[in-house]
Amino acid sequence: MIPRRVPWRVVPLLCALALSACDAARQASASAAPRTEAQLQTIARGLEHPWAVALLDDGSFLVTERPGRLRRISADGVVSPPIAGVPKVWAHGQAGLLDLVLAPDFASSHRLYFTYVEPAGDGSSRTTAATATLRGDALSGLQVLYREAPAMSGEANFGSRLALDDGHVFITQGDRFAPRMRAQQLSASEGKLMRLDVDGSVPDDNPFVGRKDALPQTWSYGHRNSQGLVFDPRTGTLWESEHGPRGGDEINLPRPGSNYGWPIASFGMDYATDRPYPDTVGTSAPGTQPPHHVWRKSPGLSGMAFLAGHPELAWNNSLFLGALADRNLIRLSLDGDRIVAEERLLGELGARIRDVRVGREGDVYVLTDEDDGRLLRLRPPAAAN
Ligand SMILES: [Ca+2]
Repeated sequence: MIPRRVPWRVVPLLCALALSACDAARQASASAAPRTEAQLQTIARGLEHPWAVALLDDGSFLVTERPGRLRRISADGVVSPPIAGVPKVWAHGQAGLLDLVLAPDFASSHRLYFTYVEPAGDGSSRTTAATATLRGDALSGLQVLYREAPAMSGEANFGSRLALDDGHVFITQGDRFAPRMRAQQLSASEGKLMRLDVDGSVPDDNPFVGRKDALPQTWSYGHRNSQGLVFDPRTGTLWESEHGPRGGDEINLPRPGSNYGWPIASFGMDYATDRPYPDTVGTSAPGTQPPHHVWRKSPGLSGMAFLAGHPELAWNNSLFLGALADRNLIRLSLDGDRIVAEERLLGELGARIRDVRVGREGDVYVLTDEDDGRLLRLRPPAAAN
């Protein structure tokens, strides 16, 4: 039997021992006494480098694994065999099956959106975004919405986060590491945030439509490797996070047509020399937008999620970010768009954190990026009265 108030570090160990321990912990946390501490529960483990988790209305989950598998996980942690119909992915380095988001009407349409890296021959590949419907244990009606063109070589910096608003899909396209200046070239795919209609067509009101020197899918540019993208549910503002090279991880609030600087403006350093890249003129440059927030030492920013609309929780009005290099979960306290405090959570796990999502009840769901990757639920403490 678990005592009523379990220190949150202890719960996953108990859960690893017996599912009944998890159930007891859940029941204890759901009881009338307000939670004074966060509580951590392991929902599932044995996932191979999971990259994205989507939360279904019935309490179950869909999870991508980077080698190219999509699985269901039931609310009580039973992991399904791979779902059929996932396209062939190029699984090398950082590449594979990556992000996943559900259509807002998923309950009726069964439609989902996902990204992957598609093989293109001779060791080259393309960041790709697609949509399909999920019925039973199979995807059908696969439609590719976006393909990086031309294909590029290299195993790093694919970007690949997705966000949906009412009628559009936003796709982060990483800079593919080199040549870096493609992020500044409007005719190149790399280093961009793309915006498409959900059927894959280009919206008429995209900022570069009609310009012969620009890809019309482009929403904003000068990005490096963006692996966090989410709409603020309070305001509808789009927030993006990206990896700097060595140093200079950023949060941006991408506006249409704006240049976010990479590689001409950066707080990061060349991995080889620990000095600014030759393309970098400084931490700012004319015509480029400064980051909304920057870390001089890179946490390794990945998935991102807001917790808002829950005044009963101590973490209301927070933005969570997975940290791969720092091996923890970042919680930023917000006052409007302003970041007023930073806290690090889950450092005791020692795990790279790849994705984070927030459920309707305000629970925080986290994926660890490991051979034996885990899906975790972190229940926030109650707000102080
Ligand atoms: Ca920047």
